Amino acid sequence: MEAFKIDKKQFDELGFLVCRQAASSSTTSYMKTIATHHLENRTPPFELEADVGYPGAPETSSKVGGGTIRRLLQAYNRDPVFSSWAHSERVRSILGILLETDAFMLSRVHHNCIMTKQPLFSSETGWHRDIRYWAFHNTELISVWLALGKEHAENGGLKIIPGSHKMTFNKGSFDEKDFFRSQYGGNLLDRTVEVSLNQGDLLVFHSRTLHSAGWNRTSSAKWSLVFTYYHPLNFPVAGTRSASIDPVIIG
Ligand SMILES: O=C(O)CCC(=O)C(=O)O
Repeated sequence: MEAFKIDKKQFDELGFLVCRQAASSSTTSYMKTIATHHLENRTPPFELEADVGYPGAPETSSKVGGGTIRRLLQAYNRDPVFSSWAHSERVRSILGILLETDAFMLSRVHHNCIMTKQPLFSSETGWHRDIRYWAFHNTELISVWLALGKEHAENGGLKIIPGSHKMTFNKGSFDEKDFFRSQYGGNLLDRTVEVSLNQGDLLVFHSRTLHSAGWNRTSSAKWSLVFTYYHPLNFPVAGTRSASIDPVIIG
């Protein structure tokens, strides 16, 4: 694997960065094989389209598409290929620079999953910040999103607003589910960047970066492995869901 330069200044400015070809095709193909197997066997724990509660998602698993798996949860424990990636030199070198530490924490509660959008059914994800459901002493959490195949606007790839992690919005700018009410954003959405990824590319983004994604309009499944990391001196708030499972120490 080639080394690449991580531009912390750019990450701090934009709230995300893309690292091309961060994982080998043999690793990502094997991950996809395992994920497909777990999806076909409905290996728990998983989250269904009916569970996400997003606008347009089916309300129950008996409604059309409701029983479709959207996230294979607890990816870290599903197979050593996922935990090895979580601890890999590649990930450690990127986060070492961005979090400015040699050791950090991986949340087992948040993300820690294989996100998928299946061709037969998938719903859209509105504009949001991942921190909406997380409770930490500070918001410096970073998600590392590894594309296991191609991702683009057609199959529900992510869209991002650069610099939005530094913006402050009124409480009223978010709805009761903490989705951004885009009508309050003025022309903010004009800044949208559609992130196109190839297999093995990484999207690294801040927990306050506004992002959204469409549904999968192609005939193939989309697969991504996502882990979220934070500094060891940041802590989940006691008694919250964020503190409900001990993190993995990386380093
Ligand atoms: O893949 C998607 O639709 C978006 C996923 C996402 O943004 C999330 O789970 O926070």
